[in-house]
Amino acid sequence: SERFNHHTVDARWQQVWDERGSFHADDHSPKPKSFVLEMFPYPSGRIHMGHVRNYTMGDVLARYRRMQGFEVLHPMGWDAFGMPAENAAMEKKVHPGDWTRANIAAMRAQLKRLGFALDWSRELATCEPDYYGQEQALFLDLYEGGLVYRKESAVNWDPVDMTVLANEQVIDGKGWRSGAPVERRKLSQWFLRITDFADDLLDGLKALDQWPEKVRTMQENWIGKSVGLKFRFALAEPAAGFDTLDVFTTRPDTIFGASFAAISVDHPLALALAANDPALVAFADDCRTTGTAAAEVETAEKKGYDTGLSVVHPLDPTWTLPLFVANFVLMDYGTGAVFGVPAHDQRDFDFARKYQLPITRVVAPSAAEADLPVGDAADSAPGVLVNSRFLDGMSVADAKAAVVARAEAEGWGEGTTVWRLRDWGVSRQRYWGTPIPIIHCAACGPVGVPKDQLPVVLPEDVSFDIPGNPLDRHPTWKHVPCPTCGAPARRETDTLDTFVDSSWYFIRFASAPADRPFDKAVAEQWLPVGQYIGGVEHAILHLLYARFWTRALRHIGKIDVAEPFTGLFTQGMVTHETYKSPDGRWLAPDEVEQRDGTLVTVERGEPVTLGRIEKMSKSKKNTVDPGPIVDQYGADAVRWFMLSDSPPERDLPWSESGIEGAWRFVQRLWRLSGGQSGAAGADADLDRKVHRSTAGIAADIEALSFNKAVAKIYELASAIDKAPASASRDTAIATLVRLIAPMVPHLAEEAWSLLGEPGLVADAAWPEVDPALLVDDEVTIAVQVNGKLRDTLTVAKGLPREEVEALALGAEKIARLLDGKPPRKVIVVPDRLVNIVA
Ligand code: ANZ
Ligand code: ZN
Repeated sequence: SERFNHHTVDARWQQVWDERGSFHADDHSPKPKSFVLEMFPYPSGRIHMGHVRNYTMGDVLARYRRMQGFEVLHPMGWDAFGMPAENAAMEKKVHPGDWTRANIAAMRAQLKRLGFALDWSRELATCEPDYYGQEQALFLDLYEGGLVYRKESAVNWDPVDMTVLANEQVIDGKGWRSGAPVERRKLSQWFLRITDFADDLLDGLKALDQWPEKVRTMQENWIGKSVGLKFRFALAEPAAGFDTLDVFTTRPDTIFGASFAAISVDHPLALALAANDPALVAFADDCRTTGTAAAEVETAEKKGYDTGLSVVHPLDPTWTLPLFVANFVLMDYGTGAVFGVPAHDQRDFDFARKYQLPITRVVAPSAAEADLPVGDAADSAPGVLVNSRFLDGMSVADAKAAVVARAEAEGWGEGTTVWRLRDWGVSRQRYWGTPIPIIHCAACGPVGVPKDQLPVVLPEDVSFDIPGNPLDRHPTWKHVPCPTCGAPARRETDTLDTFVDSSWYFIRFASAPADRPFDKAVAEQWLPVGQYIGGVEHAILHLLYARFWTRALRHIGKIDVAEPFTGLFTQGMVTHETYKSPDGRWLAPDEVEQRDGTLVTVERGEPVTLGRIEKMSKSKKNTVDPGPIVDQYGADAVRWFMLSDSPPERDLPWSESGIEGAWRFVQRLWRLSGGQSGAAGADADLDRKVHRSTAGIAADIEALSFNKAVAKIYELASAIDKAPASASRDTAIATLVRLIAPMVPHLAEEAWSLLGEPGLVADAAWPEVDPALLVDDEVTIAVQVNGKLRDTLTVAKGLPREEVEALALGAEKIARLLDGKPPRKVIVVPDRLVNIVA
């Protein structure tokens, strides 16, 4: 028969789905609800293969759930604020709004061509006032609810571009654009109290058993709960107005192994001492040139400055420890001060080696090994306490408890919990974001914009010709009267971190009234999102912020949902070959060709090395644009390729042969689907195969094991291909069309209508499974001769005794053994065994 022609078929069915509103999610449907969501894209300009893979997976699940009888919410929108739009404005002199909206239009058209079962009526873009105005309302609700506050905080300041830089814009301590060394400046900024929810965010992870373990661990580490002891050292002699020093430790058990104390360069005591100590100032300046990110601090060489001061050991007034200022102590963790135990902490070990401080073992494998040398690295193994006076012989856990108890009883310290998580700083000194709805009045302080004056809309007439925040230098925008007293006041010119936009978009998808952020009852019908699918790059921040935002809204009574996403799946990347020139530049495939069996550059014929297979990225020039691929092969072949071969959590290497293979299989499905014969008669084997495939594919899709579902479709297609004409075969074909509908919906729709089936396959029910056909109805029978296993037979279950006996005696191997002589006796255990006594 004819070839499957995607050029005409794809668009036709897309139009039918569109006109019928096939994928509109009905808030009032009596069916059970299912919310399937993929992380919404940033409108960078083009859909890339990673998007195609992500959205294909979600689409298969959404279509499958519909066939299972769910009312499915499967929406799409745009995470449309952010820096690239401002960069485009600077580089291409195009307004961020124009750039973004043009990108959205292009990407929407691309997505539509893939035939995703999306409810486009719920489309949203975070850069539009109807979205960000509602976000401003929520911000004000949280402000009223006490979850928003303002404080001074350090930012990265680029002194040449005169602008605040995001952490990602600071490269090796320099501004990414200007190359100038970045300064730290203090600015008043807005914060959300995520730390109020630290315990609950940590605790909630336990119940998220449909999340990848690694994501839960990453969140756990990010929240970073540490239980320990906070205690006061007395300074041996008061200095710079200080007479005590607070430290935090998670290892109070090691207190008799302490050989020094250390404070951060930013610790108030260090700052006070620096006032009269130029050498300390120089040391601190030197430390500040290495970044403050925990990872950098971890790997940097340990450096210290001896203050000449000392602290008194809390359990022995005759014992003093030298006090250093050290580069590995962070000011914003614990108390910004520590005591060092070189034998059992690697940083302290390195430090002690460098400054010749004592290294005393206080934990050993056994009490008898108190003198075991420490060796070349700190020993963090568990064991029993040694060289530790009243703690000797205790386990680490008991010794921790004993020291905490003693500190609390004697009043020099208390057991405490410290978190790595910090409150969420949401102020950004940028134009293309949600304006923070606050007005600063000299008399009244910061005042929330009254809700009837929302949205606070971004001004359109801005320029990006000079660095800095266009909102701040706009001639009129920020000058407004105070909503409370009417005096001249000033709008907040910071905008919200774009992670705020993505912290509640799924709620707005579920319910989007014009006059409120969402309707509580309607949103609660859809939420939580049962299956969320996206990249692992969002494993920490986005997911944590969304989990926090949902809890914060619950806290102020706006919604009764705790966890926004009960199921999470993080898909692998789409990868592709890379090419490199002799001087190490990345080359695009069209810059490379084969000449006389070797790879050379097209331009100069220089030898080219085949690089590694890497994630598709512009910088490595190994991207493949889905657009032309969809043109050439059709949406269904592209979708099929995205699902086959690799398990969805693994990387998927893009290849020409792979997409061609997918295209060929689509053609094969097409030929098969037209192969009904009208013949009569049943084919029990084929019936069984169909029912098993139906059950298996359903289980695979539910487990998101799309590649396994695809493998079962290959098998079923072969079985149908091979089966002789029968009524069973015709049924199998109609069933196959429904089974492939979630994956190759255009072909399935076309085949369904040619088969003369009623309605759309998109609305059809998933085929029913007859459980009787799933049970194994063949058994393997052992055939023994004189008690020795000689052969096996595969027979129908429950085959009568005489028939089994005849089959066994007739088997070639057995006949040869018997050599024509009649057996003395034959014992048959039905469905299990035949024993022949010769
Ligand atoms: C003594 C000690 C002995 C420590 C030992 C560890 C091992 P986590 O688990 O990450 O919470 N510390 C405390 N505050 C610090 C700061 N501001 N900057 C750098 N290090 C700091 O780590 C807690 C441990 O990290 C604390 O326990 C402290 O060193 C150090 F065998 O105290 B420990
Ligand atoms: Zn006022």
